[in-house]
Amino acid sequence: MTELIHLLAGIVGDRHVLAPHDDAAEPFLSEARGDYRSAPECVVLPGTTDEVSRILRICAEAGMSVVPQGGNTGLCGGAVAAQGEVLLSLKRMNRIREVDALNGTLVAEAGCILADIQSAARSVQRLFPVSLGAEGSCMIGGNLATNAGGINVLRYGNTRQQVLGLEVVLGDGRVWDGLNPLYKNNTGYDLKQLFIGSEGTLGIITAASLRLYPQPLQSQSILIGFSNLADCLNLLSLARRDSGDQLSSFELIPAIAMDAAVAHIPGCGNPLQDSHPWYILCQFATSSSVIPLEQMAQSFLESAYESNWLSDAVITTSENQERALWNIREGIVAAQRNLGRSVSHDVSVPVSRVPELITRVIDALTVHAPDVRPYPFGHIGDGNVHMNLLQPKDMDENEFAASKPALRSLVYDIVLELGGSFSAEHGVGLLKRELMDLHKSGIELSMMRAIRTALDPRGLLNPGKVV
Ligand code: FAD
Ligand code: LAC
Ligand code: ZN
Repeated sequence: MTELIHLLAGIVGDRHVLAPHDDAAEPFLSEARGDYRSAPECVVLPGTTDEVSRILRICAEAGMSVVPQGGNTGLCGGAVAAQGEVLLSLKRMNRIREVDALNGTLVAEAGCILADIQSAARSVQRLFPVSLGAEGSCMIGGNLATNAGGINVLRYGNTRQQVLGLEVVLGDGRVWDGLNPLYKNNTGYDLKQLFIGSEGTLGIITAASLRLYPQPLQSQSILIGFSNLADCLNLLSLARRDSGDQLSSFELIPAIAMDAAVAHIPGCGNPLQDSHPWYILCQFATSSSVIPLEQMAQSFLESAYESNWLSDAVITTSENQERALWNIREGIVAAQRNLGRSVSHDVSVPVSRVPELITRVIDALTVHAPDVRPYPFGHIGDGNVHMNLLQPKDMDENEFAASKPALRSLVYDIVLELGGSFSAEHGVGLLKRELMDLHKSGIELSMMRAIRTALDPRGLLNPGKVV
């Protein structure tokens, strides 16, 4: 082992190989939810694609597994390295290689923080639309490897839809330069799509050509309080119609999450006078300066009010107000931790079945686990609900941990009955590995394993994850 670490240090320099007991290694070893901990032989931080290539060649020769890591904000344990594995952080590969406003493209290295890519696009009056709560620390390589979703999928699609080309290092160290930023290129299999969402099991993404959009010049965010969950579908259809297709986000917040954000997140306040069982936070945005967006938002609210689909609502009139509303949405994730342990389910169903999903889970909990508190929120415009279930107030942690398998089955059985998915946007990692075997068909699993074997015959890239 010392021999391998010596060779790695020869590639990246002594300071960029960390032993697991180094203080500097700590941020790479713990993970967002605290459910897993890495125990790798070392953490290695290459600075260039060539260094990644040489590291992988040396690890392949030594039969050593490699786990790639970006911002380490993933929620499924995908970037966790076990004993005997090398944890490879892309953190130092954080250059934006090119921004081209005319072609609408940006080339970024895998270790670029998502928020930095958004800013670089903004600096040339363009938009990079992937946006999520962890954007200040997650990295584009991680976003690509998980095909991240977030709040703008409704309008722009997942991370997958934002990719024109990739640069990837394969498990044996070979480099594929597929960065070509063409909008049209039908020349055989679209290889980049294999790596997007593969969670580090097929290759290490070192750079990407990304697609940029015109920057929105106007936006209106609206917070709606309402009582009847089924009306969220009426509100969605109406918002789509009345925004003239300018609807970019449509997020559900339950009362328990709004109250938690207001109580625990500094600066969060509910701008509506009363408390409501449910809230929708949505955004209309356009890159046109002549579309009367404010009028559209007003007329949407008037129609919704006349139809009795909402109890109260507020439209933002300034950027600061808009930011304050979205702070609530981001705040509900951090606020949840103040309510005790939880079991989370990142699930999706057809959009039309979202109210049925939530209602059925709540009804089933009332019968089987009446003290468990549902905390369902998220991107319901995409059919994606974060169906988090909170530990009962007077139950101890161990008892709650023992009840998790039954709670998971309760949720997943309903999701699958409704034609949904057990993983909408966070991926599989370690957390949902067993669900793949349970719920994916034999033919899907065999195709996935064949692809994995073809690209990484010795199974050295992120072993034990996904399939
Ligand atoms: P990591 O956690 O470091 O890695 C994730 C996976 O990708 C691992 O399997 C890892 O091995 C692999 N990987 C990382 N980099 C590379 C690379 N260069 N090449 C190959 N494989 C690689 N996710 C959403 O989809 N939508 C949300 O709205 C959302 N909100 C979040 C809010 C908060 C507060 C937090 C903590 C997380 C949220 N997430 C969300 C989850 C997470 O931020 C995303 O999954 C993100 O895309 C992970 O990026 P990362 O750089 O942190 O990846
Ligand atoms: C969110 C994360 C949990 O939507 O995906 O906030
Ligand atoms: Zn989400």
